[in-house]
Amino acid sequence: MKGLFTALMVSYDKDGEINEKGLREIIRYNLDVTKVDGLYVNGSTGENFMISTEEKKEIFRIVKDEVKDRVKLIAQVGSINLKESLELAKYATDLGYDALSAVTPFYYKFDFEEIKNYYNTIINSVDNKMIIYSIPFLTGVNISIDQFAELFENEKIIGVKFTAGDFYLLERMRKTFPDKLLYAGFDEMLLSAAVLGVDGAIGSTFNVNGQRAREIYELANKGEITKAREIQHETNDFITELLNNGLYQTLKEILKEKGVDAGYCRQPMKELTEEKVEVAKTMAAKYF
Ligand code: HMN
Repeated sequence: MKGLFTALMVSYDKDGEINEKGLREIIRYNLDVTKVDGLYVNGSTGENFMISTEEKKEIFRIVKDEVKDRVKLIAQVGSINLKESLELAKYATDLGYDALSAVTPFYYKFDFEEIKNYYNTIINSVDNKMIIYSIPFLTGVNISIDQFAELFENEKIIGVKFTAGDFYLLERMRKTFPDKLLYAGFDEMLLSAAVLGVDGAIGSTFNVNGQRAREIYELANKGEITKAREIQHETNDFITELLNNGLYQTLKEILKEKGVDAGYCRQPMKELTEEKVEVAKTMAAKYF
């Protein structure tokens, strides 16, 4: 389960329906062109928190059908509707997903006991493994090192997707949990996380920029920091433009420039203006 995982984009048509043909093209692009080690399905990048349970299942099914066993698959099943999480955990496990992941429950101020119960309930309901999805800047949920230790008492909880810039905590986690899987979640900080010894990374930008991410990660692991830093600089020039122009919409527009039917984002996310589409096209030509 180590390595680089793309947080998979999903192609939606103008009416917000899943475009299966487009989704399959995005998957193939990730397998054949960006060449990642695995896919993280129904995360933030898949616009997961704006779609129905049935749509989540359909995406899990299409991805597994297209990938078969070519790369590892992680199914993000987290939801503040725990019954939905349980249903999705079973569905993805039955399909053969290699691991599950669940975002920390958000919106309500759940206390740690509730969060711990959520993870144990989900993962104890199936024969699978759990990767905690920690993304405090979107959920408002911060988990301390002692709390991670408590969660990891359950051996089925095998790792964390760490989408945060707290490198002190990441370093403490690496030292304290040498056998747990730590994945970097911010692509713009991949080099710093790799230097600290993460086991891999999960990123939205890998949908198009997976090859640069691979170079950064491998150079860092070989100790070739100067070269890795140059590629991180180039990557971050790209990511800065991406964030300024509209993250997911621009990634989709770049994929379209590469001949992939990446479609539109699901409302309430808005469409790019014509001007921003032009910016995306220029970025595609400049970086890919
Ligand atoms: C997911 O759940 O789809 C991803 O794992 C999320 C991933 O950590 C991305 N975070 C968000 O999109 C919020 C990053 O790849 C991020 O998009 C990138 O670093 C640019 O900031």
